[in-house]
Amino acid sequence: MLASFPLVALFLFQAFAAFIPSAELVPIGEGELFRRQASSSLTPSATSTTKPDSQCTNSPFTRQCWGNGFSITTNYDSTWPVTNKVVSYHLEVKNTTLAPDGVPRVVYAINGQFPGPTIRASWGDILEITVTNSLTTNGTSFHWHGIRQYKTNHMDGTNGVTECPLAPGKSRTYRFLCTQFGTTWYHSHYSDQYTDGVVGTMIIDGPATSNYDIDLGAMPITDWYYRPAFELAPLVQRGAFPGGPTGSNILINGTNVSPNGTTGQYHRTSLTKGKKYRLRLINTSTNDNFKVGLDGHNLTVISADFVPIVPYTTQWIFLAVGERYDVVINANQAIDSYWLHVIPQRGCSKNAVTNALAIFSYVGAQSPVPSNATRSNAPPGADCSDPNDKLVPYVKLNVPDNYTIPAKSRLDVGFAIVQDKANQTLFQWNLNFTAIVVPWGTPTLQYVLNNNNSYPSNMNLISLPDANAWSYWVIQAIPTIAPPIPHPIHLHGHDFYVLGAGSGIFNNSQTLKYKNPPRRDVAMLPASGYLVIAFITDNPGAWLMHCHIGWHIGLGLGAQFLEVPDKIAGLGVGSEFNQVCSDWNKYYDTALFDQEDSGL
Ligand SMILES: *[C@@H]1O[C@H](CO)[C@@H](O)[C@H](O)[C@H]1NC(C)=O
Ligand SMILES: *[C@@H]1O[C@H](CO)[C@@H](O)[C@H](O)[C@H]1NC(C)=O
Ligand SMILES: *[C@@H]1O[C@H](CO)[C@@H](O)[C@H](O)[C@H]1NC(C)=O
Ligand SMILES: *[C@@H]1O[C@H](CO)[C@@H](O)[C@H](O)[C@H]1NC(C)=O
Ligand SMILES: *[C@@H]1O[C@H](CO)[C@@H](O)[C@H](O)[C@H]1NC(C)=O
Ligand SMILES: *[C@@H]1O[C@H](CO)[C@@H](O)[C@H](O)[C@H]1NC(C)=O
Ligand SMILES: *[C@@H]1O[C@H](CO)[C@@H](O)[C@H](O)[C@H]1NC(C)=O
Ligand SMILES: *[C@@H]1O[C@H](CO)[C@@H](O)[C@H](O)[C@H]1NC(C)=O
Ligand SMILES: *[C@@H]1O[C@H](CO)[C@@H](O)[C@H](O)[C@H]1NC(C)=O
Ligand SMILES: *[C@@H]1O[C@H](CO)[C@@H](O)[C@H](O)[C@H]1NC(C)=O
Ligand SMILES: *[C@@H]1O[C@H](CO)[C@@H](O)[C@H](O)[C@H]1NC(C)=O
Ligand SMILES: *[C@@H]1O[C@H](CO)[C@@H](O)[C@H](O)[C@H]1NC(C)=O
Ligand SMILES: [Cu+2]
Repeated sequence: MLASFPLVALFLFQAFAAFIPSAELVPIGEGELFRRQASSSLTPSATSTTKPDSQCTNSPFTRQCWGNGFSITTNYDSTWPVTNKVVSYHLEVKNTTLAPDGVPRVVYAINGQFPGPTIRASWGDILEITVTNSLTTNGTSFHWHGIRQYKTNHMDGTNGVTECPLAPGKSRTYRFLCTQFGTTWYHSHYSDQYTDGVVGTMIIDGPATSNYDIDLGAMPITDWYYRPAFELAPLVQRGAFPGGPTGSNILINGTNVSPNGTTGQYHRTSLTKGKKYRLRLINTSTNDNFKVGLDGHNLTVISADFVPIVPYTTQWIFLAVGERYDVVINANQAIDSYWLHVIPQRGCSKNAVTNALAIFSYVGAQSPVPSNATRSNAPPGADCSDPNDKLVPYVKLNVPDNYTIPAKSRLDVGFAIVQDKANQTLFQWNLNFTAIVVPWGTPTLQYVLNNNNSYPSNMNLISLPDANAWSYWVIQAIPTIAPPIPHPIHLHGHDFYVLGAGSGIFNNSQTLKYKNPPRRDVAMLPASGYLVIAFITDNPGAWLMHCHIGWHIGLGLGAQFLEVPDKIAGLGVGSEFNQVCSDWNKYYDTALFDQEDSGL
């Protein structure tokens, strides 16, 4: 029976293997039916308890399945389940004092927590999230990082682009469909506010490319500053910290010991030997990029941002700001405690801590603290680059290659020191020679609704009027005009295709990958190098593209694409948009503080 049903063999193999062999996964071409798993009885393995059934439902054995005909093979760019289920949350931002690593400071916590509550829904659900701003001297706006916001641009939470900031004391409700699944985070887009705590994680449950028993949930990793960002950012603008302020610590899921070890506590995770665990790593940093590894164990990487990939195994995963990787850990080592290392990469980080730690302990371990004698992984390489050749999307999609990228599609990253109106030194980062500044009180969508095309040049708006057209961009770091550091480039509203990244100036002679290239929503622009991306203009709206280093976007490293504006009025931008703006403009007339940077 096994011999005549290779699929059975495949699924038996999956149940026992650390990962699905890529050869079994790649060749699902267009028109091929999704492979349902065998319905014959399988002996549950030591690592799984649920048998697959003939309807292909999701279980520890069959993570590729989802149900009702949806699975990991579904092209979620065009198809998703419609559950009609509305999942509601209420998030309140409030100024409070917390001590995540034992050292107290002012934190703009969400529902009293830092990081904020995890928002969790399933593929195809509608999320309805009411946000209340209980800060007294700041607006806020909530961006759902990586969520495509298909035809719901006005729910993107980008103040000055898709909405006015939410005034103190006010509430608004974001409502959007979860067309994708996987792991992400949400954060304030109001200047550097997320650095001060306005951040939380999001999980959209769906199928996966590798089996696992237990979902450990999200593990956000961030740099942490004892001085609040609202104090640091004005100093950054004046050039007080070339290369950015030095982080005081690194927090793993919101906790750590202080750098001298006297206070705070390690993040702890408990593992049962023989089980497989899914861990959702998220880099929620302001500045630092990390490599993450667990002593004695491999990480099987199953998704990059929201895009499921053909699993691959590595000891260290590089995590740029805003990037996410879901990994599966096989608890198949000796019963003991092990260090998880988070290493800020020299060359793309600045932190007092050089090796942040968390503890993974097997149930029954003798010591709750790892002994140092054995099982440490070899240190990671010092690079700051995405493992693009390893990121093979599971659903294969290609980009037309019969197009030569013209010079006008090149957007240069630059840096300048200028004088502001008061003749004070002002550091600026720019994209295509403009440091973006968005007008909080008249966001781009307001211009669109008013049919006003007189955009101030510092809104750095790039018009993409044609619907469903391929759009190609070269982001080019210019060594002669900008310090040679890498930048994590993030685009709202799309998973873009990463056609290539490398050092030097792009001139169309470099090889690009058009056949199933990596897709994601953040990609690393190498220091003094280029990043070539493409996307289809299928989502009308104003979409910000920016460097995700908080200090850099604050100083202007961004642009916005105005995509198919003719179709925006029809999206149902409602009365709440106008209410939020009139509340904001009323508040801002007498606000204590002015906008002091790009606003983003
Ligand atoms: C938060 O509280 C601090 C200390 O009381 C105060 O200086 C700051 O203005 C408050 N911030 C906001 C945004 O309300
Ligand atoms: C936000 O609040 C902080 C703390 O009161 C203040 O320093 C900063 O200027 C405010 N920023 C804006 C733009 O409102
Ligand atoms: C991180 O903390 C949250 C809240 O305490 C928890 O739900 C989640 O499981 C933790 N993540 C990990 C990976 O332990
Ligand atoms: C350790 O660091 C904490 C936080 O910075 C500080 O309050 C404490 O005084 C330090 N203790 C020692 C012994 O250095
Ligand atoms: C997290 O992202 C930030 C911003 O791109 C980056 O500077 C930092 O290095 C990333 N951290 C890790 C651990 O990758
Ligand atoms: C980790 O992966 C490497 C390369 O695939 C392999 O040689 C090694 O045995 C694996 N280690 C564990 C603990 O699974
Ligand atoms: C044990 O290893 C950890 C992580 O590498 C390190 O921080 C710590 O100082 C080591 N302890 C000793 C006693 O060597
Ligand atoms: C490029 O190829 C696509 C199909 O792959 C086709 O639709 C398009 O017209 C071609 N464009 C040019 C400029 O030849
Ligand atoms: C800034 O400098 C210029 C030229 O030196 C001078 O004309 C102007 O008055 C100065 N402005 C302020 C606000 O000091
Ligand atoms: C269009 O926008 C510009 C820039 O904000 C503004 O000066 C102008 O009054 C607006 N025009 C209309 C008709 O609203
Ligand atoms: C880049 O800037 C130049 C000079 O300001 C401008 O002519 C060009 O249109 C801009 N490129 C795009 C794509 O907007
Ligand atoms: C294009 O760039 C490559 C790599 O930097 C270089 O070797 C080549 O000479 C350049 N070609 C042209 C036509 O400039
Ligand atoms: Cu940057």
